[in-house]
Formats: sequence, structure tokens, C-alpha cells
Amino acid sequence: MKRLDVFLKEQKKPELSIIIGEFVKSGKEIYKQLQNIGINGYYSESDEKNASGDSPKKIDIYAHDLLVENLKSTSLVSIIGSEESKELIKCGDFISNKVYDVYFDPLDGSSNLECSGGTGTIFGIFPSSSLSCGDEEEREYKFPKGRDIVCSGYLYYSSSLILTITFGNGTFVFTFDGEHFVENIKSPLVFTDKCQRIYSVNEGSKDKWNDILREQIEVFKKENYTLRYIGSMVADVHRTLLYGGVFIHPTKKLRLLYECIPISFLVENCEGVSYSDATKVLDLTPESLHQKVPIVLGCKRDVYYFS
Ligand code: AHM
Ligand code: MG
Repeated sequence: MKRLDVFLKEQKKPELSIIIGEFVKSGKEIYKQLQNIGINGYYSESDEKNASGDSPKKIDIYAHDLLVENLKSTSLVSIIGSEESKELIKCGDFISNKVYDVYFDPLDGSSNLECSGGTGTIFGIFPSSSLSCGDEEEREYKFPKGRDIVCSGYLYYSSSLILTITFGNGTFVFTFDGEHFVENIKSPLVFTDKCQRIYSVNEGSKDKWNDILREQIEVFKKENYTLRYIGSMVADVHRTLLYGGVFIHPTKKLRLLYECIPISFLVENCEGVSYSDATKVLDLTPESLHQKVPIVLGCKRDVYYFS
């Protein structure tokens, strides 16, 4: 089975691979802290409030700080955007030869931690837009378009430590064996119309659904689909990528830049589809760092009804 280091060499993108290396290194540290979270108290709330007005847990801040420090150490990253930072983080000199802008949610799903639920780090990497700007004084940051993304993935912290990643040529899964990340037997992932019949949505929010969603969920029920919903995006998406079906978050809660776009790049790279209302998520251009959008993703058979 192929190891991640071999896979990364094959991509022939040495600078991107260094950045991925920092995500992997940080992910291993975050996973270690999560394994002891009932003891180290990291799930207590920090004193801060994030851009959404939520109080992050200490572990959210730990993951954010670790990722920022490790990514800055590469000297390859120009701009960092994180769920746990209200503003963009400019890495050193904004005007530089740094090549990538990196967006991430350091620890998605952390409300599940008290019951040892799965969580994840979601990331998306874009060519640095500061490079293409004009005169130094006039450089203004423009958020990248969804389709500008060159690499995305997530680290999934659960019974195993998983890395799911795409460089735009297939979606690959690696499992940490204690020493190395090793390719999963199901990798690369491909959705087929014979995938499992699963719908994943928070039915507790039914009052906020539109008619299309309400009617389609009734159709799924009549066709004997199974409901599976964990309430942790990485966990629900990981199941959807491996088993099939559809994941829906219809209210504006999930963030476009560092959750929906990176996950949609993974989904499209295994022949799935991902929409926000009637637009493909990757066809959107974020207007702000923490913009929230509705999302429906999964196999074409099931997402078709919402597009
Ligand atoms: P968070 O940013 O507060 O961690 O919330 C994100 C999580 C996602 O992981 C998950 O898909 C979603 O919230 C669940 O939302 P809901 O409670 O509306 O079902
Ligand atoms: Mg999140």
C-alpha cells in the first residue's frame, strides 16, 4: 500500500507538499491532544469569541495556533484564513514571493467532543492572490474563486486518524498506522449510482426547510433510504464519500471559504456533485472570510433533485 510521502512526490508539487506536511504534522499533535481530552480539560471554553460569536473551546484555539505557527514556518504561505481568527492573517511581509493562501477550520465539530465524537481539520489551498496584484501600495486582497483551489483535504480525528486529500486529480484517503500515513484500500474514492441510499440532514431543523427539501426527504423515506447524521461535517462527509448518499446542511451555517469549497473540491474529484442553492459551490466566489452558505453534496443520483 502506498505511503503518503510517495504519493506526495508523485504529485510533483514540492511546495504544496511542504504545506501538506505541516497539516499532517499538526494533525498528529491535535489527535494526541484529543485522545486525552477528557483529562487535559481542553474542551472547556476559552475566554474568546470567534467571528460567529461562538465561544471556541481551548482545543479549537490550540489547533488554530499550532496550524498558524507551523504554516508560517514554511515561508510559503502569504495569507491564512481560519475560523478562529476574525481577520485574515498576513504572514510576515504581505508583499513577498510567498506562493499560497491557505484557509482552514482548525477543529470542526468540536461541540461533539464531550462525548468523544469525531472532529476534523478542513483545509483549502489557493495560489496566492497577493502575487497577481499591481502596485505594492495598491494591493488589495481579493478572495479567491472556488475554482482557483489547487489542493484541499481534511484530517479526520476519530477511531483512526485519517487524511483525505485531492490535488484535483482524484480524491485519496490515507490512514495513520502509528508511523506513516498509508493509502486506504478504497482509495481513490469514486461515487457510483449504486452507492448506499443514505440521506444526512438535521431533521430537527425541519421548520427552516424549503418545500423542495421537505418533499425530497419524503421521497427518500418512501424509497427506504437510511438517515445518518452525526452533526460533525467531516464525519458526515467522510461517511458520504465512502458509503455514498447525500449530505445536506440547508441553513446558512457552514462556511464557504474554509469548509464548503475545500469539501466540494474533494467531492467533485470523486465524481460527486456539490451545490449551494442552484449553483455549484466551486463556481462561487466568497465575499468575506466567514461567509456562510447552504450546501447539498454527494452522489449525482441523490443531489440531482436539489440542483
Ligand atoms: P461549529 O462550527 O460550531 O463546530 O459547527 C459546525 C458543525 C458542522 O461540523 C456540522 O456539519 C454542523 O455544525 C451541524 O450543524 P447543526 O447543529 O445545524 O446540525
Ligand atoms: Mg466549523
